[in-house]
Amino acid sequence: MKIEHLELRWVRLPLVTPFRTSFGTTYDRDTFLLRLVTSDGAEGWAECAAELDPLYSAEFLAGAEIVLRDQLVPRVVALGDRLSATGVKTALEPVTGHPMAKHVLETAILDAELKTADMSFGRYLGAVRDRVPAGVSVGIMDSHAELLDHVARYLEQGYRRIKLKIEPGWDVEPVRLVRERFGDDLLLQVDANAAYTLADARHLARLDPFDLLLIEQPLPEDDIRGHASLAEVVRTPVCLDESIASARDAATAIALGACAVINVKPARVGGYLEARRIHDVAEANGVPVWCGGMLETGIGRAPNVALAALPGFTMPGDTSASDRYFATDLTAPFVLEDGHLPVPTDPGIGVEVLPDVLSAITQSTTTIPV
Ligand code: SMG
Ligand code: MG
Repeated sequence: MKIEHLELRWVRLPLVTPFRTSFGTTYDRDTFLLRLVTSDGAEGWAECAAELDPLYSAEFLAGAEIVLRDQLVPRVVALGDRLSATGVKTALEPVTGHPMAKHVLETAILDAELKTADMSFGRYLGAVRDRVPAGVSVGIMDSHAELLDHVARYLEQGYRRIKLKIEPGWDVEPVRLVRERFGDDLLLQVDANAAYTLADARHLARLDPFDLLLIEQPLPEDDIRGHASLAEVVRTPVCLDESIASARDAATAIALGACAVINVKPARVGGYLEARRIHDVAEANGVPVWCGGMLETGIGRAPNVALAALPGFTMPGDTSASDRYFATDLTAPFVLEDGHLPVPTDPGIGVEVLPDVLSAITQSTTTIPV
């Protein structure tokens, strides 16, 4: 298999409601899609998970475009006919970092390859379920009343688990109110996106009485030791997101006692093959994992839902329905059925872009020479 055509399409989709985290507020989902065509005549699609600004992690969209065009694409094109998704990681190894740029390229290649093989992502990755429970990530709000309204609405829609974004000044009180209002049976967790330091350990221990499933990434991404120390002070299980960039990182963090749960985001770790390795390492260590999200359109959501159907994904993920973020999705919408999303079964990512929506939201298209 060889790449015969490769294009990058910048798109912008307005969010139905702004999404605020400890590092900023997102109003629109800006991203780019990769579309490639192979010598077998298959089309591969993938969505870049980076954002406009390097706030969640060091990567950002404009940087990802440059590193794809000048560094990553030439390396996979140099493989010629020997190109296959399993060889992409090794070919890109000389380039340090840039996991989200690597992820979008590997995913588009894997999509095309699986379409040629007539196999779905779920089957290829080892999915053991045909539907996955859906969780929802709830942003920081202007008021407690607004937060309670949002949570109530999501629960009415059927979401199986609520994740509250937290930051200093928006943590113990919102958690207390949500717990009191919706009861002890609600599956509830929080995500700080690295907004605290180890000096906040005793403050974070005030979350203990609320029986949270986990606290996600309380400390900076490079503070593995801090997370291990924090885990000795707080009873809430510590979950890592930003800190885990590879299966090796997962093994290290587990061995050091820095995490009891892992949020697996394929984009953050350079692709679905590395994501599956993290799943395997975690499962071998008895550490549960769940699938994170980066406000993906249907193009990015579909393979995430497939990954979330692997056996070690025992906790509901941030795999929400399309209407959590978008009035109109780029693919046929993912719709909650009894609080679950169906795992796509068609070949490759198993969803197709809707051409009319795509042209309406496209900002620009560039062909990358191959
Ligand atoms: O796709 O539902 C989603 C987003 C879930 O909270 C979410 N993602 O740190 O886990 C996380 C954040 C990162 C993106 S914030 C703009
Ligand atoms: Mg997170």
